[in-house]
Amino acid sequence: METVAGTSLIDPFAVAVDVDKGEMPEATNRQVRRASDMRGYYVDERALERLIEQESDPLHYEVFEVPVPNEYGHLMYCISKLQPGVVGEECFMTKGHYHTQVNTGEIYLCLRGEGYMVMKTSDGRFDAQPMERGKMVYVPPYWAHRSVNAGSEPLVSFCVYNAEAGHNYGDIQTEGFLKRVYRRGGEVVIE
Ligand code: PAN
Ligand code: ZN
Repeated sequence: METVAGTSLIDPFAVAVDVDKGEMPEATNRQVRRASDMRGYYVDERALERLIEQESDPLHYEVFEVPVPNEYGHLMYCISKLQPGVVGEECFMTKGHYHTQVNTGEIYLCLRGEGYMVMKTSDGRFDAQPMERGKMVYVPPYWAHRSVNAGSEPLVSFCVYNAEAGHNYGDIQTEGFLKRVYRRGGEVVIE
């Protein structure tokens, strides 16, 4: 058969997802972010340093993947698992990114936990969509995105996006997401 240049033909496959644990046991890529990887991301830098010291640099979030070719037409997918907690008053969150190919979107299906998908465009639009088990959040092209855990158990999502999308962490780190998610006296506040 003929294939299209730039899109590899591979064999179909299936991968187990432990929906309750929020893990992909056969993952060949497991990206781990610890509290120390989050320096520069939270408002209360001293609270982050205390967390790193007092809890021996705890696990912050993990991404489980069985990669496919980074090519047009393929779909990358992963499990994203974000631990619960606060840094000062700010809820644990992922770094967040634009896609390098900025005109590519993403689907997040929340499997466990509670939180928000916080999103922003480079021209200053802001949005935050609640996440809970069974909620699908559509991240349109052009929107930087970060998940935030506002609950007391891990926030787990299954994500699907264009395999050639790539991740641009630098721009949104410079810009900031405009708003942050805090837990204050039992209330979740986005400001
Ligand atoms: C997700 C994220 C994952 C970790 O798979 O990569 O939740 O967040 P950061 O990449 O911001 O550290 C995704 O959006 N992929 O495109
Ligand atoms: Zn993404």
